Amino acid sequence: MPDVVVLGFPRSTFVHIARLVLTHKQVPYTFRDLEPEMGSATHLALHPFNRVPILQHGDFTLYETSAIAAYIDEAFDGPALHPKDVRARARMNQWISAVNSYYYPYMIYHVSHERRVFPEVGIASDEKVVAHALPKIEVGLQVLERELGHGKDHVLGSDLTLADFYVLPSTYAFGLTKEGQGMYPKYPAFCRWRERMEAHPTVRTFRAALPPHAPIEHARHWAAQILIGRRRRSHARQMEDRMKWITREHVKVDRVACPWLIKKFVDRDAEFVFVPADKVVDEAKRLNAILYDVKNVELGHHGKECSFEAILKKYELTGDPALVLLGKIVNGADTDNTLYQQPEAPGLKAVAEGFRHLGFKDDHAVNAAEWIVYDALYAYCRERVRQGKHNGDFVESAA
Ligand SMILES: N[C@@H](CCC(=O)N[C@@H](CS)C(=O)NCC(=O)O)C(=O)O
Repeated sequence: MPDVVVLGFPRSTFVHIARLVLTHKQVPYTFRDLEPEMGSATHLALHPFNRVPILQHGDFTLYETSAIAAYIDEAFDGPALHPKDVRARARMNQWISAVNSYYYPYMIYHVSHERRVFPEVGIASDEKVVAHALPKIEVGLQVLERELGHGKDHVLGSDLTLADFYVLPSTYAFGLTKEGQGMYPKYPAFCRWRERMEAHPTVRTFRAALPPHAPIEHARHWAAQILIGRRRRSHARQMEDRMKWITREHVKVDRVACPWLIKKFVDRDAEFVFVPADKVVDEAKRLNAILYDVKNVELGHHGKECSFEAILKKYELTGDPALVLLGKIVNGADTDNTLYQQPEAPGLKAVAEGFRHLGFKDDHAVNAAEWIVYDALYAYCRERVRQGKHNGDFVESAA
């Protein structure tokens, strides 16, 4: 059992850099898929900035790809990826920093996410984001083309270095977008470098070890954060970064389910405020807070749909069928259940009623205690969806 572990999600660009370096040095390692745990307490305990990759080597844990790559190169035998010459090493570090600052953000965070990652989870691309990134990417490709004008095999010259493994994953993923495919033929030296890299045994071994292409589920959270960020920026009166979410006090179903949904999928830093029904609109204005589950607001009931479902729509979460199923159960527990006749709903209603009789001191305490119920229900919904039962279990077995 190798004592080297890389933690991350399989399609992460930075995880790919770390894995390329390990593969090249022929270091046996285990990959641990953090996808279901991204942003959880266990993840944050390993990486307080909520990113991947993380490297574990025995009892040593390290984050930040440049530190990981340098550590692997120094701690293990095998071909050195740091040039000996001081200036070549400086140039390599320049490339590492350039990928972090000028290639990855535009190629991946802007274009690849908008073109591939978001659409794969049912979220439409934002053309403005793509259009803004493209001229920056052209500059990056021109710089690479000039650098490769030396006619040698690798970014710095004859030797393969960390610079090559840094540039490869971002340019690979951007090359899968139609914009990348349109641009690349204008840069022949770069295209030849890509061909050489893809033919390299390290890269072949690395690609062969990757799992089949699958959507990045937690990207829904990135998309929701982007929407919240826009709202924050557009609020001239916003004094602080933490957004407040306000509703009526004495919570039961929707006003526990909605905060759970917001905290987990929309706004990790959300602060919740519960006030008497007759004060909620005035307080929302005073606190510059987002109203939900209140009459006549966007994030409230519409027809027979409940507030949870309004939040799913507004924050583009309806691409997750498990959340849609959960929305139907919440709807049934919060209303007369005539919209979906969801058989799980009366059970949730009874549990929610029971929480009112446990003596919690306020609505915050009820929410904090009851969210585990929604974690469990969401797990139930994911499982039913996995089995192809998008309407839940009991509907089918009762039929
Ligand atoms: N500075 C970090 C950046 C790592 C990074 O941004 N990783 C991305 C994946 S490629 C990430 O973890 N994104 C956050 C998320 O997936 O929620 C490093 O060099 O390791």
